Amino acid sequence: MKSDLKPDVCVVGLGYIGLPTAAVVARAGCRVHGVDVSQQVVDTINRGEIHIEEVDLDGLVQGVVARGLLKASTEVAASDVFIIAVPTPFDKNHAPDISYVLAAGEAVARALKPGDTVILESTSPVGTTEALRDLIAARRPDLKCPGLTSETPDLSIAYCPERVLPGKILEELTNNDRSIGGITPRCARKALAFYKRFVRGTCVTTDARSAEMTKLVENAYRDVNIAFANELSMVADHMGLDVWEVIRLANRHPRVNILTPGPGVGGHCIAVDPWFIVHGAPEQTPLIRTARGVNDGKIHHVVARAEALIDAHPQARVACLGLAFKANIDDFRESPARAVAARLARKYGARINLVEPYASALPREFKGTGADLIDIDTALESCGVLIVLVDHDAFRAVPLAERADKAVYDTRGIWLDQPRAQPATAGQEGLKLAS
Ligand code: SAJ
Repeated sequence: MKSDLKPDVCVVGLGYIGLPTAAVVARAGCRVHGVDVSQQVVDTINRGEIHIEEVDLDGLVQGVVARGLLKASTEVAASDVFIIAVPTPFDKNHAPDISYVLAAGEAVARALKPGDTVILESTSPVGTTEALRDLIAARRPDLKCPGLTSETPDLSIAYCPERVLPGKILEELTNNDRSIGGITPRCARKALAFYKRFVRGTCVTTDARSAEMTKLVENAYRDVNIAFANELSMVADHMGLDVWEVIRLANRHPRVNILTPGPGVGGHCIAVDPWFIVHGAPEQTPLIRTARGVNDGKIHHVVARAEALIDAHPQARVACLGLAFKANIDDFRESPARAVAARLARKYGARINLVEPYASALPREFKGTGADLIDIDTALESCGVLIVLVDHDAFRAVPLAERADKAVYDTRGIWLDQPRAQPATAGQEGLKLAS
């Protein structure tokens, strides 16, 4: 431990969570040693630059690197606190893959000394922190591990998930409440003392397994509620109703808060984490599993409706607005908007144009389709059909006067003033009054 009581910190994994965390911890005055398997990422950070897009992160990293508080390397170094923030993907059967966590644990184990704290932040299936503790115990029999000794352990091991929103990471890393899950209460207290150095939100201590499940539950809750909104939008289409009007009215109920329909659920979090619960309790999770199916299936509904609109305007050029997985960020990972646009580009070729303010080039799947990347002004000048797939502010800002004559399919409800096509007759069929 440093003489001035600020611990040296090693952050393993410098991605969307690890790098902002390393920078915020460094800003709190700790010396941070960042570790990543990519030499290119390491070199980028050591130049004071960043390899990901996040509001204000570039300035913060540049500052802490210049002050010598953040250095990056491909190797773990001796520290007082070790944070593991590596990916936890799932395989084709939706089974969680914690191999990156265990690999990080192997590297950290070699660097540990008595008094150190190990914190897992990666979203993980319940029981992963104990598996990490067991790995460390096996590699370092010289160290007394928490939960395995009746004496005072040499190490503290905890699970402390993040809950930051891409685009607001630096703000939420500081202000959000945080779950601090210790292998033992003593571990939780050690981790709590560390997080209080830079977290202004309330840090709530618990056990590691509860903290692991809390993270999964937060995202599964959101996925189930997005699925409800998406199913509602498909019902409304079937019945010829305006889903945005129904949601607007229903949400005026004091205890109703229906989320926003879209083309599906993207990103590496909400679409992934619920599967960790399903994998842990396959017989007890029909709702969570079904919600995943509704959200993944929404894309087919959107493609069918878009095709119907495009076919109804055979002479019109088409603009798909948005490829990112959500509004106002440049992250295209697992994006339903990107998948819809690619399906349309493969079918309609050069009639399709893509508008994505956060992209400088089209993703590889559009190669050879004939589709072009254009800006919103060109789209408004040249395209008669607009398909809104992402609720970027730049699209929201288009006034009615510039789109009143367009044929629009708005999957995100950003243009509620858009004149609606005559409701389909399906609404009347829905009644099927007894004869
Ligand atoms: N979406 C909808 N309708 C909505 C809300 C979201 O279609 O009403 C879609 C978005 O367009 C996007 C996807 O769902 O494609 C996920 O977006 P998001 O804003 O719900 O979440 P993420 O993935 O950016 O961040 C989530 C957050 N979790 C919760 O809100 C419970 C964040 O706090 C987590 O830290 C993050 O997952 C994570 O890393 O786990």
